[in-house]
Amino acid sequence: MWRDLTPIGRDGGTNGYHRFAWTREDHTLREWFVAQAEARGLDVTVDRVGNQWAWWGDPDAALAAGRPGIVTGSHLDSVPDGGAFDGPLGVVSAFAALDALRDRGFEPDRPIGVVNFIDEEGARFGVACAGSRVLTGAMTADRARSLTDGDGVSMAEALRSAGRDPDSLGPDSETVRRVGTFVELHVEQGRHLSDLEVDTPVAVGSDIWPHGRWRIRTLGEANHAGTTRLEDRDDAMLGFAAAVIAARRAAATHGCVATIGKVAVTPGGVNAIASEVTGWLDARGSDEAAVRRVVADVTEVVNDFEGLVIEDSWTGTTPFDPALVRRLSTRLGGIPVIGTGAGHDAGILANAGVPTAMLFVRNPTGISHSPEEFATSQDCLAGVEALTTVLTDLAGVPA
Ligand code: HGY
Ligand code: MN
Ligand code: MN
Repeated sequence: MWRDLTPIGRDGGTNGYHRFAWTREDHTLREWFVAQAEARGLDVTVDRVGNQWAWWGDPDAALAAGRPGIVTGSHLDSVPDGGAFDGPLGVVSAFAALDALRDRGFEPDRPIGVVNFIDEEGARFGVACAGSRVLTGAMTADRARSLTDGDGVSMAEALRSAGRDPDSLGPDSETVRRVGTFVELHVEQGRHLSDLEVDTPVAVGSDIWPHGRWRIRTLGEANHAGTTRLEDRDDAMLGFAAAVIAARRAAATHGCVATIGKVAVTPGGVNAIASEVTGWLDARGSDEAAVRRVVADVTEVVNDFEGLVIEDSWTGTTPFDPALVRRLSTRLGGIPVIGTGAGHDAGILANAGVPTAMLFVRNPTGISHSPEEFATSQDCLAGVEALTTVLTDLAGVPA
């Protein structure tokens, strides 16, 4: 499975991945998902948002009988020039765990589902976890349809080009009700496991830090780089530069992290003074109020330059289901329970009231959102084994 995925959307130069929602690469990945599901005799359904669900067993009959399904899986899209593991490891491990259950003659007492959430990274349209947010009502369909990519293409147009009806986009409570429990396996994005003294390839996720995205817009007046005197300039880049420095300073002051990794400049000429700059601030931290203070500090600086800061998305502290977290950790022999600063669809489902937890697979360097992202085959197989154990426990006949 891993070998089949490897070439899809990979940049031959950097070996990074470019897998954005509703693009040709995404279409190929979605075809891969259906092929893997059908090869296992799973029933594939696509919800109103475009998320793909592959079921072993009938989720509606089981729900009616009071035994809602157990779902695992993740996403297949990437950040620009992203790594191979962020997302795909959770989907491949889900199918591999299903294979292991069947090899062992396991008969689930409730349906087991594998999900591929569309547009988790928000790399094209700017809002992370767009597929699970619209699914659960955390983002309205109207707002989603109107989001645009760097070429000005709206999500509605992208859906239409992908053969989907944008008007069908919307919350899908029937789909969410089928999910009795969700466990997402994901490559660790950080070094907690690799820094442990004890050799620990897998951990259980306990919570997701509060985090959000804000658009910073500063305006100026386009003019000639060579003939415009300094005193006559209204350069949008100055306000943006001040915002970047302010973000790093505020993060250090308030014990958070802040990143401005994406910027768009108009007109964007080397010899033209910027008339408009849009930058995206990603701010996160263990304390919600502290993150809010980072954004407030940056907003004050941007406002001094008559700029604007617009909130694109916000996810507060997201604890996973404590009883489920304990159950997974115990069942897996008391492995560590760790929080994360990375957002996940699991966080969106948890906030929608679905009992949810995560499994993290060790990443030796901790590097993620980069072609350097890595996990050893041995640790990935340990992740599959852990997921298989968890599914046996959660989908097995109650003791
Ligand atoms: O941004 C995140 O934390 C996640 O990788 N989407
Ligand atoms: Mn990611
Ligand atoms: Mn991810």
